[in-house]
Amino acid sequence: MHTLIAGGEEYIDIDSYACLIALAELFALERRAVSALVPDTINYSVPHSLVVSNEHIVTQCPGESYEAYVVDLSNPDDMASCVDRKKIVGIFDHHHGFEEYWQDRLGERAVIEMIGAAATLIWEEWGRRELKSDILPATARLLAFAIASNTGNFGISITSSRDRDAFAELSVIAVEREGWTEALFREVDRQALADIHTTLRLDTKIAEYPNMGAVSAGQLELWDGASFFQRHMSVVDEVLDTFGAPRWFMSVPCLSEQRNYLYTKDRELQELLSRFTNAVFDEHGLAVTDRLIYRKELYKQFMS
Ligand SMILES: [Mn+2]
Repeated sequence: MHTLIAGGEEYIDIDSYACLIALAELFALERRAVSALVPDTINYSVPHSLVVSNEHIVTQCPGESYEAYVVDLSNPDDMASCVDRKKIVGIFDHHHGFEEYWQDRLGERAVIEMIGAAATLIWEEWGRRELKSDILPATARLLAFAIASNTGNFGISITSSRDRDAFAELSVIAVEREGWTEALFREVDRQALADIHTTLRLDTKIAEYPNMGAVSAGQLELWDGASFFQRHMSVVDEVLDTFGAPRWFMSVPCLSEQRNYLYTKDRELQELLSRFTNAVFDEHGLAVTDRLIYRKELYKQFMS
């Protein structure tokens, strides 16, 4: 039976990309016929220098007869559309919402755990199959950087010791020294800023908040976020103003400083954001937090 590894329909970030490549390689070592479904467009979070090409990568589902594993995703609505949901036999994910659904269907082959990166779960699977020493250095590097990236360089609260352990082991196999990820994070910054309009549009979300109505929330994670608003404020104004909600804010998690740069001219949003983060807004509508905080976390606060 052919095995297909799949992720999302449109959104393949560094975590899903690393999972797709690494799980396909693991199954190929076990002499399974395997394909990894990688759409043509991958997210800017994948550094060009880590992109691999091999015979397992496909852009279409392989005919009728296959079994599928889904990575970094468990919401059936978001999965690649060509994947027959009935053919799914395994899931590796770290998002809330569909744990029971998959547990009922797949039992222990539903590996859904709330840790920093799905890439960590894939690396642990390499361990269960006792093949860790056979991974290609390029794949080890990919998994390791996916873990560093998905955990905000180990700064966000969901980061677990399992993520740290996996990263340490993979860095050794990839023959990397301490601090090796910085150059890759800088490469991602360049990719994100190369077409900043598109990057902002793709990473802006609208949510309804109690007593506030619709709010557009832009987020752009950067290694070097300190000078972002000095350089790009007019683009932010332009994209967020036309995004569709009457109020908006923009957040730039800055990985090198482990804190966020926030921007909004809306007084009520400033007040709310200040209450949740202790950040103080200046006369330009800018503020800096004292820790790294992602939009997901802000959502939760806004809703409560
Ligand atoms: Mn992920």
